[in-house]
This record gives sequence, structure tokens and C-alpha cells, in this order.
Amino acid sequence: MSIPTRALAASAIAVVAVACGSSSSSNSSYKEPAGPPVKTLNIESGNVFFKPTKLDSPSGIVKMTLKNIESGTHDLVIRNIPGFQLQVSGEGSTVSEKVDLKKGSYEFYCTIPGHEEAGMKGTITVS
Ligand SMILES: [Cu+2]
Repeated sequence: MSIPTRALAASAIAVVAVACGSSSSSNSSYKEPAGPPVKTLNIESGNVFFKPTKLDSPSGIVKMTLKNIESGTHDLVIRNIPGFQLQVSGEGSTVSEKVDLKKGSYEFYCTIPGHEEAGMKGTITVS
């Protein structure tokens, strides 16, 4: 009797964990723009850097791709674009999301404590 009970408890925990994970990603109010991107910006992350740190793009919908090339967990957010966040964890982890960028200069950085200070930041120049 104790074995099925334990199995049930374990599966209940798994369900909670999954529910928790999905709610944290939908937690962000960010809405990805529809439509084809005018450009794809590829950025790599590692311990502790972004590469490249200076990017250029025409204005419009830009697809941002972050690839983690070392172990560790990083993210990429853009100042003044609420909710936009690319999160990677582990070597080879790659995520993409589109963002609508108007003409201007945008700072991006990693929100993991200490990483921005250590140099995980850069600039996207949109013209
Ligand atoms: Cu980082």
C-alpha cells in the first residue's frame, strides 16, 4: 500500500514542477510580434560574456537568437523592452524570439547577479 502512495506523491510533485515551470515562462507579459523578421541577430553567451557585444540592425521585427556556448545559465534582456527575455542553460542551449525594434540604440544585458557588471552587456544599433 505504501508503494502506490509514494508513486502517486511523486507524480503529484512532478505535475506541480511542470505547472510551476510553465507559469513562470508565461509570467512575462511580453507579446512576440507577428510577421517575418527583417534580420536575425545571433548572439553567443558564455562564462561570462556575450559575443558579439555590438550589433547593427535595420528597424522592424528582428529575430534575436541566443546560443550558450559554455556551461552555465544566462539570459538576455533589452533595456526598455519590458518582458523580452531569452534564457539559456547549459552548453548548446539556444533560444530565439522576435522583437520589434524602432530606430535607436538598445542596451542588452544578462540579469544573473554579477554578470552585467562582469561585462555581459552590449548594444544594438538600429537604423
Ligand atoms: Cu550571464
